[in-house]
Parts: sequence; C-alpha cells; structure tokens
Amino acid sequence: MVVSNIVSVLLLFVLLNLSSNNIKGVEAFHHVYENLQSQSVEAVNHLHRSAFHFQPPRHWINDPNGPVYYKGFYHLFYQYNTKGAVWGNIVWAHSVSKDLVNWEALEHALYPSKWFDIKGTWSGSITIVPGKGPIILYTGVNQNETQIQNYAIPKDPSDPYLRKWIKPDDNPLVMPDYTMNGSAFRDPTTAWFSEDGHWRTVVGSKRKNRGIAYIYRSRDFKHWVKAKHPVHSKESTGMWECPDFFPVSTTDFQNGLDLDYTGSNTKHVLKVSLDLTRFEYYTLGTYDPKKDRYVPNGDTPDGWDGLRFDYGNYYASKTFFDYKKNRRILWGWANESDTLEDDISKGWAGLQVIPRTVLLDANKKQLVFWPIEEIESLRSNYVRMNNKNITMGQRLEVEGITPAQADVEVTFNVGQCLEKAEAFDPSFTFKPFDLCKIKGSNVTGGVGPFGLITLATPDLEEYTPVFFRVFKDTSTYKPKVLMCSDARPSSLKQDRGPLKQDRMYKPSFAGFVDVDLSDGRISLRSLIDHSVVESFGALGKTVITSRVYPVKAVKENAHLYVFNNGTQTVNVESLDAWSMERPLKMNNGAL
Ligand code: DQQ
Repeated sequence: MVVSNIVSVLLLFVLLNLSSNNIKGVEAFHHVYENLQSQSVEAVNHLHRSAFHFQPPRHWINDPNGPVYYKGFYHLFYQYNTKGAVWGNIVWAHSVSKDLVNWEALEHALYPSKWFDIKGTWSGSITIVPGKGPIILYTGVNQNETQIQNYAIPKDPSDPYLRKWIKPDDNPLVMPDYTMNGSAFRDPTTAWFSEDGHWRTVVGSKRKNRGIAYIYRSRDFKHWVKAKHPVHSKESTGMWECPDFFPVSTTDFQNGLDLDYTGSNTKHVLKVSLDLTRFEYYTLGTYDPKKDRYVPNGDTPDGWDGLRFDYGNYYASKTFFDYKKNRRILWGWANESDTLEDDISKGWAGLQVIPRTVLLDANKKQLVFWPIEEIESLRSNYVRMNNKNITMGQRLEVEGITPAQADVEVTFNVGQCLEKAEAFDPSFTFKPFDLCKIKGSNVTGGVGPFGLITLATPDLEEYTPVFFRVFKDTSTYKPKVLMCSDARPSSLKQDRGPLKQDRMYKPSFAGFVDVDLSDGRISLRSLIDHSVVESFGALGKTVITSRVYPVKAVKENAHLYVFNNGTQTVNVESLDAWSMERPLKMNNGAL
C-alpha cells in the first residue's frame, strides 16, 4: 500500500514535471530494437526519399560527425548503421564533396575494433593540428559500456580523401573519473588552441539530472586534464549530448570565426542537445579562457525555453569553420517521424538537413541561419509572382515548378494592417508549440495566419502549412510574430497501433520570430524535398524543419500555394520559386 502510494506520487511528479517543461513525445537516447538492428534491407522504397538532402542509399543514419574542410574537400562523417534501418551497429561513415552538394561515399572511417571502442564508435569531431594534420576525437564504448574519449589519425595525412584511419594503441585519451557518470560522457567537440599553449575540447555529460559540459585541456593532444569546473552546467536539463562551442563576431555579420579567434569583438555560443526531449538549445555568452568558464548573457533563457538552431525535427547538430569561404557551417540530423514499421519497410531512416551558415544577428541577441549558397546551383525552372494581394481565405497556386522538390522564397508585406493584429496577452503562458496547436493555419486571426501551403492536395486533404501569425503585445504594443510548421494535416496515413512506434509524429512545430515589422515586411523560405520541409522565417531568424509523409500529395501530385486566412489582406511583394534538381552524386554505391 505504502509502496503503491509512493509509486503514484512519483508518477504524478514525473508527469507534472514533463508537462511543466512542455516535453512532448519524449524519448531518451536512441531506441534500441535488438531484433531489428541487423535486419537486412531487401529493397529501398523511394516514395518519400529526399532528392537533394544528404543521405546514404539505405539504412539508418544519425549525428553528423567531424565535419571539416581539408585539402580542397569537405568531409562529412556520420553515425551509420551498416546493417539496418534502426539505430545500431554504428560506424563513422565517410563522404567527401567539393561543393557540399555532390557527395562521394568512401569506406567507413571508424568502426568498433579495439577494447576502447568495442561496443561503439560514437559521435565526435575533427581538429586540424598544425604539424600533425587532422585528428578525430570520438567517444568509444568499452566492454563495460563505459563511454571514453579516443582519438584516431589518418594513415596518410597527405591524402586529401583521408581514406584510412588508425586508432593508436595509446588510446583512450580520457576515461571518466570517479566523480563522473561513465554512461553519460560523450561527444567531444573540435578542439581549439588557446594563448596559454593548451588545446581545449568540451565533452557532454550529466550529474543526476544536471546537464554538464566538461572542458579538457592538453599541451600535446595526448595528455588531457579536466578543468577544475565544468565550462557550464544547468540543473534539470538532463544529459547534454553533442555540445558545440564556438565564437561569433559582434562586429562582422558576414563572416564566421575559427575556434581560436581571440579578439574582444566576440560572443561565444554554447549549444547542447537534450537527450530527454531530443530538442537542442543554445545560449550566447562570454567565455573566460583563464577561468575556463562560460557565462550566458542572461537576456535569453538558459534551459528548456532556450533559443534553438531549429524549432523542428533537428538534433545532434555540429558546426565547423570553412577556411575556403570564411564561414561557419552548421550540419544537423533530421530523424524520421514515420512509424517504425514504415522506416523498416522503406529501408532507410534519417538524413542530414541542408548545411546552413551561422552568424550573429545584427541585434546581437540571437543567431541567424541560411542555407549554404551552393544549394542554389540545383535550382532549375523558375517562376515569380509580384505584388499580389491575398484576401481572407484566398489561396494562390504556385505553378510551373515541381512542388515536391522545390525552393521557394516569399516576402509578405503586412504594413497596412498591423493595428488589426490580435492582442497577445503577456500573461499567456502558452509556449509557441501550444499556441500553434490552438491557432492553426485555419483559425482566422487579424494579421494571419498567412504563408505557404506545401506538399498539398488541391482539396487540402493533405497539406503541410508553414505560416506566420502576428499578434500585438498588449504591454509593449509591439508586434509579436509566431511561425508554425504544422505537420498535423500532412498525411492521411492511419496509425498502425497505440504504441509510440506505431504512430506517426505529426507535431505543430513553432517558434517566435524576433522582428519589429517596422517596414511591414517578413520573409519566408522553404526547401521542400518530398518528406522534408525546411523553413526559414525572416531571413533565418527562426528555422523549422518538419518531416512529413503524405500519401496523395506526392511527387507530381503535390501542390504548392501561398495563402492567407486572416481577416486582413496581405500583400505578396515577391515570390520566387524554383524546381530543385538532384545532385549528380549522392553517395552512389555506398556500403
Ligand atoms: N548519438 C551518438 C551519441 C550521441 C547521440 C550515438 C546523439 O554519441 O550522444 O549514435 O544523437
């Protein structure tokens, strides 16, 4: 009796905690389906496969690893199941590219083979060490399931393809000490060289439910010592996977910075991937290299409500500095949102979203993201719309392109009607996600909802709307803009059963967009690729990736519209849309 009461109280506590943190569809770590991990793929179903996103020909992929630009090639490594379409049998698969669009698959760089990684070659990064060449830092899992940090070096650093990798016998570099949680210690970042003559790397962890990022330093890249304090930590955020830590310029809003940049015109970004929810968040702050401490600025939340690189299906992201073009590029993984059975029958799961440049916004309060310019080389058929008013309930079709494989950029002007925006009561406790759920694309507002309807059937039996809704903050009188990418109406497909794995995940992803609309304009760009819709609000201030699986709105039966369901007429100042070609090479023939 007493025990059952305690259990009930605990259960209630967990439920309350989950709801107060707005945690939906929670899953911790990758699901392990032992009986399916090595189930070989008979045939690959192409219906929902992407055309221009990074994918291997079959099987499961997750985190991007490494990325680096070296001797004329971009290298992308990624977590890959060599045997099946669910997580398991993970190796570091390896591809190279000259343009970040066409990819050539090489042999796997790392796979479990030594005592220090026999149970796993998990995520990590690459550092180019002068005089030595590229060095991989990665998490190995040993026989006891302890996570440890290892290194690997190329057999021939003069090979621009970096085809062969060696795991020296003096591994591991770092074992968790007795104060640490050995099953929560992973994903070392690219190391940077500091003025005090040390290399430094950050490793993700947790203590009880506190998320932690440890900093380690080394003079020779071999002997690593843990700094006295974690570089940062935060209570109640759970395991911090895939930390990323890098500077951004506060004066140059065009170029990225390498990790060892030391000018005073910087802020640091600390991004962590939250295993509890599979969402990420970042803070902007100040890094003190003498104390090895990072302090977030304090004007944005440090925790569940933190800013995100992407408010949708996006995880385990990682940036690298591109020496060729002086930019910082972000890679991130989008998992499937389909049922487990369909992932398996498709024979593939997961993709990397289009790489994005990362810069500090001119307001210095957040980052902005934009698809790398190279992706525009795939643009073909082009159509344009100019100065079109869209009245309440109107929907205009964008014709002349392939809507299931497209890039569309639209600029709306709502300057004439802002005073008609709905009131946003500052006491609203709604999170964007809930607000979008209540105020979906069909719920009439004042200014908005307006935006794009992607992957749609003409009668809207299926559609994935990406849209804005403008509120008026009743305390500041400023506009408050909500952006949604709503997968709820995306597919007619029925769930296969009551279990989570039998249901499609169709969330109403959303984020606020920090714009004042002083010139009345707000832009939206969507990259649409069969089962992926990546959308960039206000030139990349708010980004949302959705994964959707229509049954009717597929291939040539998919349609694209621009729409307005607000009482106020909205002006489409310009709309530019392109069909997107397939890259010539996308890991053809990969293992
Ligand atoms: N995936 C890797 C881990 C990492 C997690 C294992 C994040 O290293 O923490 O495949 O998705």
